[in-house]
Amino acid sequence: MSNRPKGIVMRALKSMLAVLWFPAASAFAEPEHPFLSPTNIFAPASTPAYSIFDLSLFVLEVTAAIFLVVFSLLAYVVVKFRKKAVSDGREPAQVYGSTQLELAWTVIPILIVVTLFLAAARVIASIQNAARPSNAIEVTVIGHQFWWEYRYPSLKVVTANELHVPVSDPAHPTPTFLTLLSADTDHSFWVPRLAGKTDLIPNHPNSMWIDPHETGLYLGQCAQYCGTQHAKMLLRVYVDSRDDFDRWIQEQRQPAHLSDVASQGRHIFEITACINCHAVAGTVANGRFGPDLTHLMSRQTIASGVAKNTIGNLIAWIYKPDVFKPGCEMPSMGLSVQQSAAVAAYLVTLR
Ligand code: HEC
Ligand SMILES: [Cu+2]
Repeated sequence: MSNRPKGIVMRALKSMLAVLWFPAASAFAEPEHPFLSPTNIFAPASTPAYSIFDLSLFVLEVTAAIFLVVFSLLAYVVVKFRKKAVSDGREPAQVYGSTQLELAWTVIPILIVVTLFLAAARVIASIQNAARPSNAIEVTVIGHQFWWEYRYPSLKVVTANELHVPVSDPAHPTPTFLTLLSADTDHSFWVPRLAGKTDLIPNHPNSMWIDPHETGLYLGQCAQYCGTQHAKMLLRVYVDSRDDFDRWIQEQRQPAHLSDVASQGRHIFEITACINCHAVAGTVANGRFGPDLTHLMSRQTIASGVAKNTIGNLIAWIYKPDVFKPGCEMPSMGLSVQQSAAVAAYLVTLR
């Protein structure tokens, strides 16, 4: 019984730490620093994230100053006016009402609140009103239960779950502007090191932009509860050098590289409802309900970052998607393990 409060404190501390460290999102990250979360809000790498970081430091400073003043006064009063060992029997002076004091504790907090409001309004405006240079990359992000669709309308690329953008040199910015849409319910796009959180609302396009200053993999997570597998709707943003990005775009624009190696698996895929939900450019598969599979093997993970993209995981996924994501929108198609393996053998040729 005596250690119960300690348990509660430990739990509170742990849940506070979890805010800085999403274990799910970091599952496949190789962080440069083992103790730093890849979703660390204090490690900005793109202009909007820097602005938000500066603002949060400013708010922390102001609130820390308030804390110090209030706490010091409190400590002073507690010590100074504590009950004396030897009382002289008199009551301390009783004070009723003080216009000066009341004015002070009304006006000072109002000034603080106005300052914080103006600081936040300035950052919001500077991010929202940023000019869109003509060389900006345009991506339409569509949130689905429980995965991400990425379309590059002017580059004619459609992909899923792993967003590629070019690095943006602050001297010659090449930002990426995202238009956020939803196919079903509310989702939220949040990659803390790149920008603030922005919701994807059905029938209400939102927008945001990022200009990552360093290449690498940036992680995040759908940040608006959207259904049973919301927690497994992870975000992966690959920031490539300009050359790598251009090469990636070129490869993604190609139709599927088809070969006869896995013709049996391809046949099963094409006579099963897979093709009503998935597209493989250049074949009969033109479904749009699920992720585009044309270049499936160019992705490191499947099912929005939940599992590594290996043939073993593909077989397990096709056989029974619920193994990875119980309640997800892809049904088990009732294929045998052998049939699932044949289909997976076809999918791994989709490079
Ligand atoms: C009713 C529509 C539907 C059918 C039918 C369907 N899928 Fe899916 N599939 C989905 C959805 C939705 C997802 C995304 C699930 C998620 O991540 O939450 C998905 C994900 C996948 C993925 C992972 C793709 C990625 O990049 O993450 C593969 C591979 C896949 N399906 C293969 C198949 C195969 C093979 C079949 C046929 C045996 C099939 N699917 C049948 C809807 C469907
Ligand atoms: Cu979501």
